[in-house]
Amino acid sequence: MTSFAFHSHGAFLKTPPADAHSRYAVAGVPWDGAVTNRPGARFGPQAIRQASHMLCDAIHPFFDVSPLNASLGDAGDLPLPNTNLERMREAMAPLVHDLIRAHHMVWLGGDHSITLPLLRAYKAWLGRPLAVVHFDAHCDTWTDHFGEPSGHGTWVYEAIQEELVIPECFTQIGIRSSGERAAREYVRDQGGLIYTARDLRGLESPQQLAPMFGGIRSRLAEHGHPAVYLSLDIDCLDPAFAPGTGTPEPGGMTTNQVLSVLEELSTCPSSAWTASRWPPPTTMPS
Ligand SMILES: [Mn+2]
Repeated sequence: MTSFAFHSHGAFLKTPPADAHSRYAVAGVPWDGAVTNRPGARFGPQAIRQASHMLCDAIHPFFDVSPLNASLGDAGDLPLPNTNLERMREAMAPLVHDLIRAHHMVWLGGDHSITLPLLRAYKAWLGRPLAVVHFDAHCDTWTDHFGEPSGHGTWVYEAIQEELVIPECFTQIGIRSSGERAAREYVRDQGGLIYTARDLRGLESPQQLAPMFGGIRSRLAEHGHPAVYLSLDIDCLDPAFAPGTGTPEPGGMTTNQVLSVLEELSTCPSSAWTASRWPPPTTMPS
């Protein structure tokens, strides 16, 4: 498979390549073939790795630990074709199969169409559906992608239809885009939780957000603490904080809000954490 120019050249936090001893690993999925507006998320893994080099020893100022002391490796960018969604997903499957059995993974996107094949792989491996915490401006519950069966805005609908996830343990945070009620409320209609950006206005501290954490925690407990898949679309943030994303929506979350949620969820009892990101391009399109 060709190594494209947009593939990463540095490692996340300058860690060594992932090997059999790496408990944790990051891998890039530099695909943006399903975006509906600004392309550029293919540069996401490269941009995240480059930005990570500024973190030096990466000791977290709150948790006082560093991923560099936690057996972290970088598995590079997945070598994928870049013109056909189905062929890309077919090529992803065996690579993801091997990586999730070898490491606790963090996936660097890439547009959100990469999440469906990741959830399929985790469900197949775990043998049971997952819980999901989904940060996004968009509900991603549309039943088609502008006439095509799948895209970056359909994965939540598809994951619930395919029973890859437990609907009651599916939580959406930061939702605010326009859309018909059936799509906006789909997750709640299936039994899940939605905390819109409007619901969260002015709530920034862990204390203020406690009712939301309580809601998520009780759902996980009621379902026997399933593995939790964390998916963070960078457009959950207000464009004031992340202007370069593909489909910016005003009225979004603050950086402090997202940090509060991530810090609090890190203490959630669960059997696995994974993350998928859909980062902005490194520069604003003009
Ligand atoms: Mn989005």
